[in-house]
Amino acid sequence: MALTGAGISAESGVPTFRDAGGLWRSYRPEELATIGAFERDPRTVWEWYAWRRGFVAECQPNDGHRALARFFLARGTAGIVTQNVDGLHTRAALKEAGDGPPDAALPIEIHGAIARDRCNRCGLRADAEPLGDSLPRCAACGGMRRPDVVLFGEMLDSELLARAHRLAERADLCLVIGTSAVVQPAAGIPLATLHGGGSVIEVNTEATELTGAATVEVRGAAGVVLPALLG
Ligand code: BV8
Ligand code: ZN
Repeated sequence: MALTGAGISAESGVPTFRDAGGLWRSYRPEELATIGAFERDPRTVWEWYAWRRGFVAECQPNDGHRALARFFLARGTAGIVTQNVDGLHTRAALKEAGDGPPDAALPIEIHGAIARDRCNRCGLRADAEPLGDSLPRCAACGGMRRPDVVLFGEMLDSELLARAHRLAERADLCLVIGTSAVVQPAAGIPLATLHGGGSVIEVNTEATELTGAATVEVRGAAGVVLPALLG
């Protein structure tokens, strides 16, 4: 299996989480991507997500996303778990699958997807629409719509997290790519592979919280390392 973070999308031009806010006024992501900020100031959080949606829509999957997609398509069984909400793994899966089924390369998106909205009251999901003068409302119940991502301070979807942990516990290898391994509970997923007797290979341009526990650390950019490692 593979667990990916913002670093796999860096070469696509998507700012890693730590500098996402740096490009947008003077806010820090940790201040904006929180349920507290959304409840306090939904318009500012919505404007940040609308900006990020537009930014990400212009980005393309890079060689790292595509090598990972080819690897899982060749294996025929799904194994990508991502913290990213940018949708680039899904776009890589569709590109690499051609007219074949993309399923084996589709990711478990444990933090949700920025291109979708969700109703804060009834949970109804809908495709994103351009942000207008008034904040988006749910067509079914009139509740407040928000981006379909897990904000800091919110629980992850327990079913998705359980699927990710089942993959990790059974995996011989967890390839951990482009994550600083500080965000919980995602950062615990590779440890489940180690506890299950499997190995962890970390692909990152820097050392991280996980490096000490990794079986092998490959120091380099995902877009360069993954095609070399996975073919
Ligand atoms: C929860 C969706 C429990 C949004 C995201 C204090 C207050 C509040 C909460 C907490 C707190 N202390 C701890 C917590 C828990 C918190 C947490 O873990 N905080 C951290 C910061 C300490 N976790 C949560 O809040 C989670 N929920 O715990 O709920 C709970 C219990 C009871 C009741 C209620 C709740 C929710 C976590 C999910 C948050 N949402 N994303 C959005 O994206 O807009 S997480 C967000 O951070 C992104 O998903 C992103 O992926 C992630 C950041 O992590 P990384 O992916 O690792 O990205 P980062 O930039 O950090 O690192 C990039 C790495 O890539 C670097 O290592 C870099 O070296 C490397 N790199 C760069 N370029 C390359 C590269 N590598 C390879 N190639 C390259 N080219
Ligand atoms: Zn609703």
